Amino acid sequence: MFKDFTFSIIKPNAVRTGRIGPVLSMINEAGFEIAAMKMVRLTRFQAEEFYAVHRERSFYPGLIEFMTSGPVVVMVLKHDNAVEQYRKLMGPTDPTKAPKGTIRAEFGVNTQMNAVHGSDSVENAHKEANFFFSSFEVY
Ligand code: IDP
Ligand code: MG
Repeated sequence: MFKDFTFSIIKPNAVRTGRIGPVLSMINEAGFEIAAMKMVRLTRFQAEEFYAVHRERSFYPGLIEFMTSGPVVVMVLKHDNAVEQYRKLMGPTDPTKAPKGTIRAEFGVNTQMNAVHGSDSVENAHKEANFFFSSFEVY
């Protein structure tokens, strides 16, 4: 039924504060199917590679510290038009600008600790899913 997918991370602030369940509830209620999921602690190397496009940005060192500060949940999510639909469910990068009912409005703390990651294009969804999962782990 779904051919489109996106890649998501529940970030360390949300895992640390017991928000895995509530975030998954919002994902389920929005009609996404979980096609792959695991809890991992990112190595510095993995975090640096994953966010390599931001390497020159001033927030990059802090982002790497944050993303390696505790376990995260990585997921592949299926839905029609998954990338765009999930960006909508997450809300914008800055949680104070996120509409009510979005994951970042509910569980984001600030622009860095904004609870979740979601791919920004179909191409990046493929790259990011392949970074964390083998094809045998995606249903
Ligand atoms: P996105 O996650 O909404 O796609 P990006 O611009 O791709 O946002 O940035 C990746 C991540 O880097 C953000 O989710 C956030 O954790 C962090 N980040 C982005 N901009 C800032 C900033 O201005 N200050 C602190 N952290 C930031
Ligand atoms: Mg992004």
